[in-house]
Formats: sequence, structure tokens, C-alpha cells
Amino acid sequence: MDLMKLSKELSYALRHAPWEYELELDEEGWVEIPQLLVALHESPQWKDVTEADLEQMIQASEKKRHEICSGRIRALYGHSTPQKISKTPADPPEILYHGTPLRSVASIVEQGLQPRQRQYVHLSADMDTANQVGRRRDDEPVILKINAAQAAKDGILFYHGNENIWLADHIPVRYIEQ
Ligand code: HQG
Repeated sequence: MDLMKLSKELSYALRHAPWEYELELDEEGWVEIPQLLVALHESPQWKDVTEADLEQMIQASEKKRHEICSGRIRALYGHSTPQKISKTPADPPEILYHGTPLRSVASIVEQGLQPRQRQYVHLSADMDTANQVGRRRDDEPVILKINAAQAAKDGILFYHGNENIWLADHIPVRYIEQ
């Protein structure tokens, strides 16, 4: 089974278009695995997918994009569905990073970091992760440094995505360094 393809399909279903699979995310983004499997089985390429395959898919991925708990599965970040997924605020590390294409920097230093199509701004815990994120759009991305501890002290809320990814609603310009 192509676990990478399965992961992409699940990200699409759980981050962006659950209704196409007749799924409804709960307020933390969870869906019942049996319901998800019913939807996947309608497609010939996923007709034999089992819960064990979903577990293997999560283990095999170099990025932790999904999690399973008590018979449910959810995407950990990346959502663009209209109803905002509720996340518990958490204390961020001192500094976070954001990799972005050079062409976006002028607008970011004017408006701050905005979620754009997604529900949250995505930040990286280390420069290497930020570089990988930025390289999706630019061979030589700009890595912005976010003064997260100060922003949190000033009342900006941060949320944990996975071990490398943090989320925020918006990062004002004064916490961003080039
Ligand atoms: C930019 C992938 C202009 C922002 C990745 C980014 C990540 C602005 C783009 C996760 C702006 C949004 C998320 C402003 C932000 N003016 N541009 N004011 N504010 N931007 O894809 O962070 O592999 O929604 O810099 O690895 O690139 O799918 O966010 O370039 O972890 O699991 O607007 O998605 O994860 O792009 O990536 P995105 P992102 P997966």
C-alpha cells in the first residue's frame, strides 16, 4: 500500500474537505476511524485499508501529521475548514522560526504573519524545519525569527502542533526579525 499517498488523502480529508467523505470533524478535529474507513473503502484504491494501515502510515511518515487516540484520528495541524479547530494554548519556546519565500517578506514585515488559507499561522521549532517548509515554495527561503516568548508574555496565544510545529492566530510585526 502506498502509505505516502494515503497520508496525502487523509490530510486532504481531515484538514480541508471532510464533507467530501461525509465526515464531520468534532471541535478538536477528530473523526471516528470506522466512519473514515467506510468513506475510504468507497474508493477502489483504498478498499482494503484498515486501522492498522493508518497506524503504520503515521509511524512511517517522517513528519507527524496525524494522530490516533481511542478509535479516532485527526490531523495535528494544517486545517482550512470553515469551523476553526479548537487548540489548547501552550507555552512556546523562546524563539520560533518561519520559512517563507523571498517574495512574501515585504508583505509579512508590513502585516505580520497571517494564517492565509489556513486556520493558524504555522511556525517551526528549529531553523532546519523552517527551511524545509520554506523550500516548498522557494529554493532559498527566508527564515524569519519569531520572538515567541515575548509575544506569549504580551498575550499572543500559541498552540502545539507536533514536536516541530507550533501554531498561532497571528504574529504581529514587532515579534518578527529577519
Ligand atoms: C505566507 C506544511 C504574505 C507564509 C508545511 C506562507 C507547514 C504571508 C504562506 C505547514 C503573510 C502560507 C504550513 C503575509 C503569511 N503576507 N504572505 N502577511 N503571512 N504569509 O502553506 O507555513 O507538509 O498556509 O509565509 O511543512 O508555508 O503539509 O503555510 O508562505 O508545516 O504537513 O503565506 O504545511 O506541512 O502558506 O506551511 P501555508 P506554511 P505538510
